[in-house]
Amino acid sequence: MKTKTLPFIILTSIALTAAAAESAADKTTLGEKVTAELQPKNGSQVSGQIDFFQTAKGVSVKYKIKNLARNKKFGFHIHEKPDCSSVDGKSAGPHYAKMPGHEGHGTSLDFPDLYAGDLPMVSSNKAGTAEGEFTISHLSISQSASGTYSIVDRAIIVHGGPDDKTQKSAPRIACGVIKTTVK
Ligand SMILES: [Cu+2]
Repeated sequence: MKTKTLPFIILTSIALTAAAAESAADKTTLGEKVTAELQPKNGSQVSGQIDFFQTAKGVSVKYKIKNLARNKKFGFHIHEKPDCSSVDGKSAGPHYAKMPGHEGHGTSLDFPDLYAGDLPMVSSNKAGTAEGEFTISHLSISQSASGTYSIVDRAIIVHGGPDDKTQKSAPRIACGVIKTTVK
């Protein structure tokens, strides 16, 4: 699987402009997919699933997160270790992979520099669900394309509040190990 990925990505990168219009269904067949099942942390009831698809433009992150506080923003990051075993989620370690040349552009006082795992915040609706999709160009599923960061065997964390550079990161309210799915 891994040995096939490099030429595949080079070929598909030629079709960059077409990638913008592709549907979620196309992404599944285009490349690899990995998934994270969220576990509640710090006494929350949060559940949900995050799917990551390799596309020609990077990794598409499709999320559905339930039982959040209503109408609120939440920090959403990839952390270093594939370990969600602790009740506070700190077993997942710090943010994944500091990006050289982006100092001072991180998400909080805890993480003043930009990390590869810094993702856009997610927003809950009035039912307490956050749902959406975005693509991150510097991430990859396999460690194949140069200059990208592989997300496999990491963890995804939902924090209990928004990214805020004037505050420390909010407690971790959900954690999911990013694993390869059988295809
Ligand atoms: Cu985080």
